[in-house]
Amino acid sequence: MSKTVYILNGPNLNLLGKRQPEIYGHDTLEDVEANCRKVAGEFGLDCVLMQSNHEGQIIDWVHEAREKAAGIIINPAAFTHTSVAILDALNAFEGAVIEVHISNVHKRESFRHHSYVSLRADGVIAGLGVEGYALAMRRMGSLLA
Ligand code: DHK
Repeated sequence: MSKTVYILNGPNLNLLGKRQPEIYGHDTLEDVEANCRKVAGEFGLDCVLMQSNHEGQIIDWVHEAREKAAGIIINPAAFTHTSVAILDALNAFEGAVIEVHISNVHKRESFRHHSYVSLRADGVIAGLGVEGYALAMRRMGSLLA
């Protein structure tokens, strides 16, 4: 059975492609999913992309991943900078974790420079646009081989 990677997305990313395209680009989450699925296929992986504007829902998906996924690619969006609860959930997940930010958070406001999730992530990608997700999936391919 092929290994599954969860691709979890936090608040406002449902508007990807429409929201501040000068920062986040014109691609949608559907485009992200299609690109990730292509890369996952190259490595014999399966993937499921999910998005929620609610912190508890993201935590529930991380808990679900304990049983159903070998890796998590996560863009927690604004929760990156605020959520000890998502960090705690990820600390209870034993697989690989890669944190993705579409924008270069370090070039932006100082409140975006700190990430709770980075304390758990095995790797962090920032500022590579939506391509960051596909690159994270490629890395998952190596980590989960
Ligand atoms: C997305 C968001 O919505 C912001 O709150 C983060 C992140 C950055 C991104 O670059 O993907 O600060």
